[in-house]
Amino acid sequence: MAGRILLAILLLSFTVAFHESAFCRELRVADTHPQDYPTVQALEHFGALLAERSQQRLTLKILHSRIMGEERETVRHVRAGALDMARVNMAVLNDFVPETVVPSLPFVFRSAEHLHHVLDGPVGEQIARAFPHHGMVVLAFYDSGARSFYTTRGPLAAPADLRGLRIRVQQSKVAEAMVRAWGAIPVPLPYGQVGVGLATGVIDGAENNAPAYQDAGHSRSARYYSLSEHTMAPEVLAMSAATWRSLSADERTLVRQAAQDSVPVMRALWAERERAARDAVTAAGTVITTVDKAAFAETMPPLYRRFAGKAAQRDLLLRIQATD
Ligand code: GTR
Repeated sequence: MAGRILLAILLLSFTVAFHESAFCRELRVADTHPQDYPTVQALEHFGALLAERSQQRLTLKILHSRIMGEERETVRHVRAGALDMARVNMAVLNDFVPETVVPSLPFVFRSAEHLHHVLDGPVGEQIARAFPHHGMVVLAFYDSGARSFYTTRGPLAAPADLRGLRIRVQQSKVAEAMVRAWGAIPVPLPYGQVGVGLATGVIDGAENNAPAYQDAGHSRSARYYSLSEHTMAPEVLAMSAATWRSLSADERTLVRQAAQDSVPVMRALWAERERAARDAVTAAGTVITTVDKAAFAETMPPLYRRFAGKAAQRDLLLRIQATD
């Protein structure tokens, strides 16, 4: 009798496990930021919606805090189909998806509102349409605010103050050329190495939005945050084209809709976090100053000719600029 009950229990648990593996799927997404950062919070919202709407058939495992390595590696894993999704900054995609170059150029977006109009409209669709040719599918664009320079040396008022400084940039040709155009020496480094770079003097400065500057502890060594607000490349939630192809039509709709529904949540979290980060760094001793933005913008035409010179790039730039 006991033997039969045991057998029945074993059979039952085998059946449950079989059902789970046959019908439930855990999608893995990588993010460089820690769990309380707005991008990861937005992913958590996305995951909760996905699980609820699919009756737990599709769930999300969030590999935050760089568990899967630096952003470039996560993009490679996604393209190879080894990882389902990655949330990365658009600039990191420049070498993989040429259509991400123009939106990563300095002074392309006039405001957060302008950026939202572009990303929510036909131009955002046009950029997203380029991804499948490079092994990825865009699920959502998230906010990343505007990036400004910060240094260990002193405040910057104009590009002349950057001359000769070793400035960390994201691993992107555009980012390198941009700081070179302003007279600095670009040092492309993965995000995870910037804090040590600043603390040891390997680099004199970097550039990022206020939340990243604060969260990654860069504000501890680089006390001068100068509001150049030069680029506004958004964050991108990209899915592996291989994973996308393996989903049914219904699952694709669920995934895309849940990701899209996390966008307004992210926007609200982001606006709040930008304010909080600025207040926190100021209270901790950061000196925030304004810069002569026109002087930074004036030196950009050669950069635009190089990265937005081809007909398709020029067209994309004009479409962005023509958006309200
Ligand atoms: C942050 C962005 C990260 C990463 C980082 C960097 O603003 O959210 O994804 O790209 O910048 O500078 O490397």
